[in-house]
Amino acid sequence: MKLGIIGLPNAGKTTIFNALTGQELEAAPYPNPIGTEHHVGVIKVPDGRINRLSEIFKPKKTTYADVQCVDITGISRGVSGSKQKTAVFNELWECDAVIHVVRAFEDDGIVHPDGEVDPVRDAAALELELVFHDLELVETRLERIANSMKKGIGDGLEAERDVLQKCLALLEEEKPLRNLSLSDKEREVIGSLMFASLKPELVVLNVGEDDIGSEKTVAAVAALEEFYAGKDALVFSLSGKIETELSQLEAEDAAGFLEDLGIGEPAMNRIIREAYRLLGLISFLTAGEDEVRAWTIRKGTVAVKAAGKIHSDIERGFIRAETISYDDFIAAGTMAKAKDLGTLRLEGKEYEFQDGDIVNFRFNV
Ligand SMILES: Nc1nc2c(ncn2[C@@H]2O[C@H](COP(=O)(O)OP(=O)(O)OP(=O)(O)O)[C@@H](O)[C@H]2O)c(=O)[nH]1
Ligand SMILES: [Mg+2]
Repeated sequence: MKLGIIGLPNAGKTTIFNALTGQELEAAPYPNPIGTEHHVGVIKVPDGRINRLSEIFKPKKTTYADVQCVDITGISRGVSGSKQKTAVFNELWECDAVIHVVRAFEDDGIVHPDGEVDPVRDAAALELELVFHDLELVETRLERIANSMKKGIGDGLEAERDVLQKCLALLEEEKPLRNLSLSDKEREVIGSLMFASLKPELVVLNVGEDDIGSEKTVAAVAALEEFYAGKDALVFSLSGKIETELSQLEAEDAAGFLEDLGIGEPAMNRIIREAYRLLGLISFLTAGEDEVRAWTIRKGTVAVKAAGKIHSDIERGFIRAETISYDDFIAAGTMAKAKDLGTLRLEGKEYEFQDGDIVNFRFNV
C-alpha cells in the first residue's frame, strides 16, 4: 500500500511525513515551490499483536507490515496545467489513498498562502484543484470517445462513455469523484484514467499543540466532516509537531509523554488503522522462533493466495493453513493448548483469512 500526503503549501505535510516515517526532513517555514519535494518513506504499521507475539515467541526477527508514504509538494491554487502540477498528479496516481493535511495551527511566523487560517476554505480549495484536474481528464476522454464513435471505431466504448458522463455531472457540481457510487465493473472501465479525486482520503487537521481536543478543534473537525459528508473520506485532528516529537522518542518515554498529554496512543496509529479500513486491508500473522511477522492482504483474500504473499512455492504447494485467531491464541497461551481446545483449525485453499489470524502454512513442493 502507498499513501500520498497532499495539501496546500505550509500545511504541515513534511512535518506529518516525518512523524509517520520517523525521518527528520527539514520542515521549512516557507512554502517549497511546487514540484520540488517528493520524499519517499516507509511506515512501520503499529500492531500491538505483533509486540505481544514477539514477547511470547522471542523470535530472532520481528517484522511489522509496512506502508509506503510519499510527501508530495504543496498543491497551490490555480497552477492547473503546469509541468510541476503534472508531476504532482502523476505521483498521486501511484498512491492507493491520500492523506490530505489541512492547517489549523496558528503561527504568525509561518506564512499562510491566503493570509489567514481557515480549514474548510483550505480543504475546499485543494479539493477543487483535484476536481479541475479530473474534469479536464473526463472532457478530453469524452471528446476522444465521441470522435471514435463518429468515425465508426468506437465499438465497445459505450460503457466507458456512460460512466464518464456520470463523472462529468458530479465534477461539474465541483464535487470529488469519491462521492460517486460505482460498481466494481464501472470502476474497472475507467481504471486507466488518472483520476485524483477518486482516491479515498484521510483528512488530517493539523492543530496547534494547545488545541488537541479543544472546543475549537472539535468545531473545526465537525465543519470538515460536514464538508466531506459522503463516501471514502475520514476526518481526524492531530498535532503534527507533537506527533513528530513522539515518533522520535523511545517507546518508554513516548508512553510517559502520551500520558502527560492525556492522549491514549499516537494519532499516527489511528491514521494507519483507518487507512487500512478505508482500503479494505487486513493483516494475517505468522509467528515462530525465527520470525514474528504481519502480512497485509485485501479482505476476502483466500488462503492459497495469501500464501503467495510469503512465497510462490507455498502457494503452489499449498496443502492446508493451520489457523487460529489472535485472541484464541492468547487465551490458550500455547499452540499445543490451542490444539487441545480445538481453536487451532486446519483451513483449506478457499478459506478467507480474518484480520489477526495467526497462520502456519503446510505445503509441499
Ligand atoms: N506552530 C506550529 N508550526 C507547525 C506545526 N506544524 C508544522 N509547523 C511548521 O510549519 C512550517 C511548514 O511545515 P511543513 O511541514 O514544512 O509544511 P509543508 O506542508 O510540508 O510545506 P510545503 O512542503 O512547503 O508545502 C514548518 O516551519 C513547521 O515547523 C504546528 O502544529 N504548529
Ligand atoms: Mg513539505
